[in-house]
Amino acid sequence: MSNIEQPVYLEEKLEEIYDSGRLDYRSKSFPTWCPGCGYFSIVEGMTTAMNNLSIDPDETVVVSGIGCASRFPFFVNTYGFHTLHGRALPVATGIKVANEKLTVIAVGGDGDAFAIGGAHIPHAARRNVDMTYILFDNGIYGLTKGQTSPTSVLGFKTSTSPFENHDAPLNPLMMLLSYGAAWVGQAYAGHPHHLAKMIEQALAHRGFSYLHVLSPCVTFDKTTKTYKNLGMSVRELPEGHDTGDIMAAMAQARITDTLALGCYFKELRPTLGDGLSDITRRAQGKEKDNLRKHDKPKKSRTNSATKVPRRRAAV
Ligand SMILES: Cc1ncc(C[n+]2csc(CCOP(=O)(O)OP(=O)(O)O)c2C)c(N)n1
Ligand code: SF4
Ligand SMILES: [Mg+2]
Repeated sequence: MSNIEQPVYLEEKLEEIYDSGRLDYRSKSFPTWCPGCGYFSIVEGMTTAMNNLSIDPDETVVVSGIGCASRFPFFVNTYGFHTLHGRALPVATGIKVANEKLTVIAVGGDGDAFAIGGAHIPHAARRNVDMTYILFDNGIYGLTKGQTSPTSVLGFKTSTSPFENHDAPLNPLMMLLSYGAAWVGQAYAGHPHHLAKMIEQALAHRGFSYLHVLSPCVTFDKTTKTYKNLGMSVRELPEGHDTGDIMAAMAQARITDTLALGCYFKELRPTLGDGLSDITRRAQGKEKDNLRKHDKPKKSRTNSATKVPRRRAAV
């Protein structure tokens, strides 16, 4: 039966949304993004995923940098930290280290993450900080009115590239895979149900999970990463893709004329928190050993043959 024969009534839909409980995860602030911005899908995806996983909003912190994407913490009903441009990851790492029980989610745009904040990503990934990093990639600086970003495509005309962009874009998925991120996936704002599932998987993963979300900036990009263009270029990962095979993940990430959606790679390995607990335990043990050692009466390490005569010692 086609959709036309099955109308969706607004009241029924609203009731379904209220009953689902996911509105509990929305804050009272309405998003200030431009109508049609892909970021709305990410809020919906996040609230759906948190609701499905029964994540306690009082035990959750969403951390962002600066940019349109970084307005995100205002729109979810959790603790939030709108930090400085590019600095979401070190702040999020500090929060997680201070309180391992918290669910920590960092968010940001392509400029925030890969330009000013680029040097923080490898370290959060290699240390396997148990957090989720959601990257909103519109291939442009949206907040500052449409300059090129590190993921802008070649040939893109913007306010900073009136004669077209000549800088090759970064490949964020390749970067994250080689940095050692323990979970790497990609989603598209134009496929909101799949996006919600991917956020759920990323949140459920223990370790550093990185979700790259392709998201059109409808105001400043009318030609490259539009719904029409992205809609035509996204694809599924090949059937039987092995998420434990880093080389298979990289092979998929290298194909950039079409963009595969799904989980590219995942592995379980000790997190930063595990490492710190181990260090703390061992340091405490060593401290006790030392105390015991110091409590013992000291034995003289000299013998009669090596004993320094009193008189010489006094010189
Ligand atoms: C230290 C510093 N440098 C530059 C800026 C200006 N600035 C604010 S947002 C932004 C880029 C945002 O782009 P992106 O992270 O892609 O987010 P979007 O707006 O596209 O969501 C820049 C350069 C700033 N706020 N602080
Ligand atoms: S400027 Fe672009 S990224 Fe920012 S809210 Fe508007 S559409 Fe979204
Ligand atoms: Mg951007």
